[in-house]
Amino acid sequence: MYAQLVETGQKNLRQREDMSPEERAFQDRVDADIKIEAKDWMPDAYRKTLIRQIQQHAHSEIVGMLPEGNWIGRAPSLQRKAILMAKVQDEGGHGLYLYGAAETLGVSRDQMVADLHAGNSKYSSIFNYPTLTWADIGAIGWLVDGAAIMNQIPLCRCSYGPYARAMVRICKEESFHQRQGYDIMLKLCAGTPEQKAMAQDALNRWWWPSLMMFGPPDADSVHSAQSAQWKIKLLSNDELRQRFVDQTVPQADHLGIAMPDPDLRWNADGGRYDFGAIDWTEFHSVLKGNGPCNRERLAARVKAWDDGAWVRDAAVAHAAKCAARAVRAAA
Ligand code: FAQ
Repeated sequence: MYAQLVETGQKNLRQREDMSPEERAFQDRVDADIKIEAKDWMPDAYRKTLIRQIQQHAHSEIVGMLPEGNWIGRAPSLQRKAILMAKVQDEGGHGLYLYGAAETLGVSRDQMVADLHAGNSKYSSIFNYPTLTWADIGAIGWLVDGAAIMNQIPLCRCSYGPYARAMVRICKEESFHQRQGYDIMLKLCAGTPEQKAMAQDALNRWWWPSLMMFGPPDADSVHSAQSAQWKIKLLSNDELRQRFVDQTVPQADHLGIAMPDPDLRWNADGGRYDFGAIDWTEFHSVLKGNGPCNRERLAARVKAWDDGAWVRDAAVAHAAKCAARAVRAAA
């Protein structure tokens, strides 16, 4: 039954007997894996949850262009530059599909952008860390895109049709991104001792923030139980984090670099890696705006928006001119 999909410790979900007939019919559709579409009736809280999550996701893609965009001019070869440009453009495209999916729920893109710029809507904590060396671009592709895919594959099956369909294409592209990042790491790890040290340093700095991307532990996750009931979340934050660790540790072994976690151990009985404690104080501090790059990231987005005002104005003026011309032609 729906409420048992994710065990989050939060038990105060609405039971069938407390639901209105519309809510019951809605939950039955969700339970039967029938997609909810934009014009279907949905509880207000379902709409609000999706708007919150999808817009945060869209902002993450757009803000996520900044740390890597920073390296386009410094990529070590023409081929690496072309690949990185394509990847950063893909992230921009993901943001646009996601803003489009959120718009189907009745929120405007201008409103979402205003919420981001005013600090009223979050974006992923991971993009508040700096990219110090070329190896960071490898680590982002390998770890950040790897974590993003782990979280997003289940979203391709989520209950809201427009979000689920957007995620299918996004996941295909993220998988290319992950491979290009791992390829950078492979080359660095097979290179000079200095290059390998750079790869190790990038892993040291990106590993823990990547684990934080999955969100707070299930017991502290305020939205998980309700999102699981609505099949927005099909796997919990901790389940996804564990899968990511299990997938990524052998990849680090193959690279010949060490995870920065002295407590990391293979647990043969559990068939998984046990890992050390995550510093949730750091996570909450980043969420409050005090990460290494929060202010810089937001300032860059606000500046890009302000600098692009003339393009938006020109597009509106052009559309008005075309419309006036069409009216004149029809008269
Ligand atoms: N960062 O109750 P929960 C990418 C917030 S895309 C910031 O567990 P929920 C592609 C959460 O919003 C990466 N805030 O929340 C790329 C909530 O705050 P609120 C983004 C976080 O929603 C790669 C509060 O904590 N992916 O990387 C984070 O059920 C490379 C309580 O948490 C998505 O957005 C965090 N890490 O679960 C681009 C995927 N974690 O809203 C460029 C879709 C939690 O009440 C380069 N989103 N919070 O103020 C999701 O799956 C979910 O929203 C979770 C959080 C799992 C992120």
